[in-house]
This record gives sequence, C-alpha cells and structure tokens, in this order.
Amino acid sequence: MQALVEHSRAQARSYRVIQVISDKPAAAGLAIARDLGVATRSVPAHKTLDRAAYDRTLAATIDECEPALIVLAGFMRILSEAFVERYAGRIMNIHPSLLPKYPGLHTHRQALAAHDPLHGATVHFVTAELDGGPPIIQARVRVRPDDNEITLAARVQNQEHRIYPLAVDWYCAGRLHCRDGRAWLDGAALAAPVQYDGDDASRDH
Ligand code: NHR
Repeated sequence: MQALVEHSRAQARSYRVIQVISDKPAAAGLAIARDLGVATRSVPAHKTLDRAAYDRTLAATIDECEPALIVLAGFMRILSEAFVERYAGRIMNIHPSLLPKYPGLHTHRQALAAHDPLHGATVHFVTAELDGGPPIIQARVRVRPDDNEITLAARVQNQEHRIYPLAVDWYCAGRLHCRDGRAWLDGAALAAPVQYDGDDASRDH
C-alpha cells in the first residue's frame, strides 16, 4: 500500500490513491496512510455481521469515494461473490507466488518446501475464485540455497513494489482491462501474465 502511494507521487501522470480502507481499525497500514496524508476509513467486522452483510457495508463505504479501481494490498478477508460481481473487472490483487502455483496462504513456505528454483509474485484481477482471477503481470525471484521464509519474502516483496504500481498505472491510463475472463493490455488479450523484466535481469534481488 505504501509503495503504491509513493509510486503515484514520484511518477508523473500516475493514479491517485483516494482512500485506504481496512477491516482492522488498528492496522499499521492505516497509520502509514495517515502519515502519507491519504484519507482512511476502517470497516470493522463485528461478530454479528455475516460475510454478505459485511461486504455490503464495505461496498457502501467504497461507493462514497467512487474509485475507478479497488486495489487489495494486505487485505486478508475473502470477498463474497456478490461483492466481486458488483465491482467486476475493477478489483486487483497481488499474490506472493507465481500463480497458478500456490494460491492461498504460506506461499513462501510452500515454494521452499518444494525446492522451487523460482518463486515470485503475480498481480491479477479478482474474481470469486480465490487467487484465481485473470493474471496481469508476474515477477520472478530466484530462490537461493540458504533462503528462509523471511529472506525469500523480502526479495519477493521488492518485486511486488515494482509490479503492482505498474499494473495500477496501466489500468488507470486506460491500457488495461478485464473482459471475457482475460486481462487485456493495449488491446490484446494476455495469454499469460506479462513477465516483468525490470532493471535487474538476474531477477535476484
Ligand atoms: N477475495 C476474492 N473473492 N478473490 C480473491 O482472489 C481474493 C479475495 C480476497 C483477498 C487476497 C489473497 C492473497 O493474495 C485476496 C484475494 C485472504 C485469504 C484468506 O484465506 C486468502 C487469500 C487472500 C487473502 N483469508 C481468511 C478468510 O477467511 C482469513 C485469513 C486471516 O485473517 O489471516 O477470509 O493473499
């Protein structure tokens, strides 16, 4: 979230983060957003609210600021089908694996346990299928023999901070859409996610 805000301010002709919303009033991200001067809201989940009721409350809060795009960044509640349908093609997530590998939680642990030579992160449009929506861009990270979950996660996160703002820039510039179950970039359907080829071709940072 912080990287998304900072990118938008460092880059000319970028997007603007209009609001940061959390389900946890004490979330560190809300304090960080406030320090950055971004408006914040929290929509706490009370025990009395079922998932559908929570998502309706969340949607009402979101609709007050009429965003072009909803960007999940550290948001850990699974969103209902009704919520996802309401914002079809207008929700993005970044997931710390080379999707379709390792949807769900503990991805770094799984990549290490499988002795994968490559791990990474994927930006995708959100659908009702958890971490299963159309992929947009992916960054690879080489797994080192001495990696643990913390060292590997740190290098993956460096890449997340590059590819997520890029995808949001594309979307907000009108270059990226979600249609017919695919991501479209510059008028062409992506058969596979764009492979990020940043400023270090070794992918090892
Ligand atoms: N919602 C939908 N419909 N589709 C997706 O692809 C979503 C989503 C909500 C969040 C982010 C995702 C991730 O990449 C995300 C993608 C939370 C869980 C989870 O199991 C899984 C994946 C992601 C986020 N959440 C538990 C739940 O019951 C709670 C886990 C917790 O609180 O620690 O909601 O990381």
